[in-house]
Amino acid sequence: MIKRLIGIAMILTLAAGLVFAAGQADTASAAKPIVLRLAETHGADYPTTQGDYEFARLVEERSNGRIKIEVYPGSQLGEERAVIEQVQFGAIDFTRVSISPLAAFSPDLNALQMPYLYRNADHMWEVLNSKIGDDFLDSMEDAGFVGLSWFDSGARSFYNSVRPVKSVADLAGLKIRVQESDLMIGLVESLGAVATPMPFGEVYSGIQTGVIDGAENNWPSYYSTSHYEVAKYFTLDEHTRVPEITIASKLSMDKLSKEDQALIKQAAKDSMAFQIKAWADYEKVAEEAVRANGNQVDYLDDNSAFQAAMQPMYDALSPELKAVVAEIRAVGK
Ligand code: BDP
Repeated sequence: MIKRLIGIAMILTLAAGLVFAAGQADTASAAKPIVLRLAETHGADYPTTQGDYEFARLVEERSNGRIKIEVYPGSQLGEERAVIEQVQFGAIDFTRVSISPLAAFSPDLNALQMPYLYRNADHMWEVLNSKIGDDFLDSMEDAGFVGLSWFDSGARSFYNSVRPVKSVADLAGLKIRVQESDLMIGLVESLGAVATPMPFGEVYSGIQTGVIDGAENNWPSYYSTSHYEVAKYFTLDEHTRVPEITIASKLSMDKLSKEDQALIKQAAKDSMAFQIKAWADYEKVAEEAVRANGNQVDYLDDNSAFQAAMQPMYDALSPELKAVVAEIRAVGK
């Protein structure tokens, strides 16, 4: 009897050992997933962040779970300029940013955010989806980035807490927050206002405490940040259409196989349609909410005075960028 029990105990121990060994073999063969981080300034519900999640979902699905992209919304990894620097030296793998602050690192991008450059949204998309857009995505390697895809960001307009703006003269002397971008500083100054560069996350308190009088952004950001609560005059002058871009760190991408790099690039492109749809939906929600709040929304009778004031910005472009601007303007004509 004792012998039999010992025998059974031995068999059980052996079996447990085998199961354990099999378990170990399993973990060894299913390699640990590659985990990469993406920084996003907007909150989780914002349409652009939704686009980031879609990008991450496609990468995970197409790599059968081998590559996971963790999205960090709400500026958890820092404000845009600081994040871009970290992407440059590989501490953060991806970010989705506005091209305005990115142009400080890759100046040619300024050609894509000139005031009143595009005739309308369709024109901008035709440009971004053409060879011009692809060339720009490829142009950032020297700065340490791999351009992946474009997202929608509507048109940017001025808002402030002081007075309705219906003409260039109404902007005179207003302290307007701009992104950390030389082009945006020049744009606001060309209209006679005082440009104050400041991170996105500081704008609400800046307006509330009177450090600045206002800022400029699209309907979704005006609403999602609650800037509309402290700056109730919104003028739809639509001075710029500034594409959003998703970039990867070249250092991070270089560590991946060519196949995985291609998979990531394709997934980023394929997430665009999702974001563009989410954007259109949220733009309406934001506009309705702002109007329901009783904000004063003004239109310009025509924007020729705004355009004329900004013409020197075009004159100051390098011959190369003047040529790119001419090429952009010719698209679809
Ligand atoms: C929003 C962009 C965000 C910018 C922000 C800003 O989506 O990426 O950084 O404007 O003004 O529209 O800083």
